[in-house]
Amino acid sequence: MVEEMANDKVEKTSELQWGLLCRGEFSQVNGIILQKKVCDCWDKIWNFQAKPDDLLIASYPKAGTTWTQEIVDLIQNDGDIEKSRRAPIQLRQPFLECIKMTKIFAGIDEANMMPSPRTLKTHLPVQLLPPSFWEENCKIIYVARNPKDNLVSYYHFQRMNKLLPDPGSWDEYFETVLAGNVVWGSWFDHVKGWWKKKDSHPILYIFYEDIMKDPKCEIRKIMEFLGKNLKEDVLDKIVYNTSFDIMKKNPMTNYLNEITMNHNLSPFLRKGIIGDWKKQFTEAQNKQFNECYEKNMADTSLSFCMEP
Ligand code: PPS
Repeated sequence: MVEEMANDKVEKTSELQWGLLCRGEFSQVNGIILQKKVCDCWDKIWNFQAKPDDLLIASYPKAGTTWTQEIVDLIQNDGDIEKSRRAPIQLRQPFLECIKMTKIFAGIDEANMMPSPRTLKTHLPVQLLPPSFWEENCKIIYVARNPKDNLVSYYHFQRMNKLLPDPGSWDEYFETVLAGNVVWGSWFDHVKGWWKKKDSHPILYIFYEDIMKDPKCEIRKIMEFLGKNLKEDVLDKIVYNTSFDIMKKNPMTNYLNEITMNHNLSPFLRKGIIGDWKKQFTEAQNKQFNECYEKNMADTSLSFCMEP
């Protein structure tokens, strides 16, 4: 009850502040749209010095990054919930290509100051990842989500997050996506680029839909990749504490304090399901997207499950 009242207060305050914020500005690095602040500091990001024991969680935006981040943090802390609630997820695991915007968001400067071992987050396409991650042979977990749900989630996120461009109507956004004019670039290039890279680098490539269908199995995969060995009851505890309902209520994972986000427009943990796209895509859009998917995925062994 007290938590609910506190959350309510945070929402009202942030809604007022949100109304005063302007949408961010954007530019490009090697043809990839990124926030202008990030492009202006690109040398700093490109020259980031990774360390051999860094763990990187990489993804296209809205693919299940936060979910994976929380699973990883709980595994690293042997399922200890109190330890994982030490700070909001965006402070525990700095966002590599983030030039600090708000007090509760850690970016590249915080990553540089953080003691090892560090866990970092990125949405960069594989070709823009700072070379030191490859040189130091860092472990990377890449999480991918089927494009239709991924893009619907991204659309609602752009509506509620002033750090990103206003997406306009869904129909307008759909065209923007097909033209590849989205921040962090085309979904197709992103998932395919990272998929290819896993043949020559320690990358655990996982899928949102698999975590949804068998969370314990995917959590075990992550645990093994991290070189940990947790008991069954600890794994069960991690499954429970990273379920959608628990994470949505958890102030350390729900981004409720983030003033650039207006949760009344769309919550950060919005629906968390497979197949929500069926409510958003028109029949014509679905047909058009399927054609685009076939064309763009013809040169990869990668495939996605889009059905619940
Ligand atoms: S971000 O901003 O790029 O880091 O966003 P990201 O965390 O990648 O993606 C947010 C979407 O993931 C859903 N989510 C979950 N789904 C199921 N279970 C759990 N525990 C969970 N945690 C986050 C979240 O609801 C967003 O998807 P949509 O479809 O919008 O609900």
